[in-house]
Amino acid sequence: MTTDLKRAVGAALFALLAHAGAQAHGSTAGDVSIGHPYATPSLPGARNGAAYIATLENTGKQPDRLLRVSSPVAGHAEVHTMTMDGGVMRMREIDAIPLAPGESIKMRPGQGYHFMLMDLKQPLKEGDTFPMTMEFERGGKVEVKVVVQVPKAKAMEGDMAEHKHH
Ligand SMILES: [Cu+2]
Repeated sequence: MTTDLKRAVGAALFALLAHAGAQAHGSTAGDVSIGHPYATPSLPGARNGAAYIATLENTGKQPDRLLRVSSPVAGHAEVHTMTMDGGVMRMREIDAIPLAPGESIKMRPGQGYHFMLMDLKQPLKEGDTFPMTMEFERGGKVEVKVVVQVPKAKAMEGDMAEHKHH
């Protein structure tokens, strides 16, 4: 198989896994396509949760930036990134997620960008959905539907148990 084909098959397989038990869903904000917003179930008693966009893609010719997110299920929400710091995974809040023209970002537990839902007002239970508003510099505001699901793909495992904060 060509590299492109392998990548396409891999992406299709991931989409299948990510969508198992949930309807395929997504939204757009300007030229940004927001594919399958999801959150992992919160741990019992946990104050914070995490949400992700399976595929966030800028299909336009202008750069855009995701500036902030908010949701009624959380007191406030932050955009975080994870980086390796001397062999230790650390997360920190960032101002924005930049999206170059044509850029596609996959958000997965345990790596890179994620949204922290701070001070949860309710536990996030598998199968539930909740609204989340995303605000882009160019694309403006859009409300997306977030599906709470146990990650199925291997690459999505092992997040929340070690999701320690600062
Ligand atoms: Cu975080």
